[in-house]
Amino acid sequence: MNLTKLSRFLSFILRHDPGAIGITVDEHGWADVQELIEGIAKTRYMDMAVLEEIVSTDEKQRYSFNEDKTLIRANQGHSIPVDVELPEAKPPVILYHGTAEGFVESIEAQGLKRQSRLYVHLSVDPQTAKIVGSRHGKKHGKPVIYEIHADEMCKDGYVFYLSVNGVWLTKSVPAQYITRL
Ligand code: HQG
Repeated sequence: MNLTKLSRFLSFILRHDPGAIGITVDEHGWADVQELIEGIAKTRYMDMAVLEEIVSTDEKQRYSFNEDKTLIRANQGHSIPVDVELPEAKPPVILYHGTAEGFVESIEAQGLKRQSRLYVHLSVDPQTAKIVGSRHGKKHGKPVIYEIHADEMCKDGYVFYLSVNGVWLTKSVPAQYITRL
């Protein structure tokens, strides 16, 4: 059993397409744990012990259970329109965004857009941003890191949210607030 592959499938279901296993999530992104296990178990190995292990060992802490573990949701990264009750927060002076060379021209003209997700994803350190930017592979080129002037954005009224797993999120970042490293 490959937990990483199962975790990827879990994030696909909870963030993007619960219908793929015939389940729904509520307006706050919660899925019923029993339905989820049964849905995944149709095509893969899944039970409560495996699910608990994925949630507790996930290196980015992508998932949360509710208190009695009858519900589960992804902490961030959704493309489906759910409100995971992200708290608004004051970001550090600088945040970072990792992308690939192929997107640079468009980003520097338009700023950062949320694309298919609900928010633009930002990290507190350039190392994490580099890893994020390295996911695009040969097709889009080498990783590129942008500094985001989050303090200036705040002063100008832009709102930031902090997910429970430490990812900073905002609706968009106009080009004037980004500097290529
Ligand atoms: C780019 C993973 C052209 C943007 C990661 C990015 C992250 C533009 C891509 C999380 C653009 C969207 C999110 C513009 C933005 N023109 N391209 N105007 N504005 N882009 O995957 O931030 O492992 O939706 O730079 O680690 O790469 O799944 O967002 O390259 O934390 O938990 O459009 O997903 O986390 O790609 O990644 P994505 P992302 P997980």
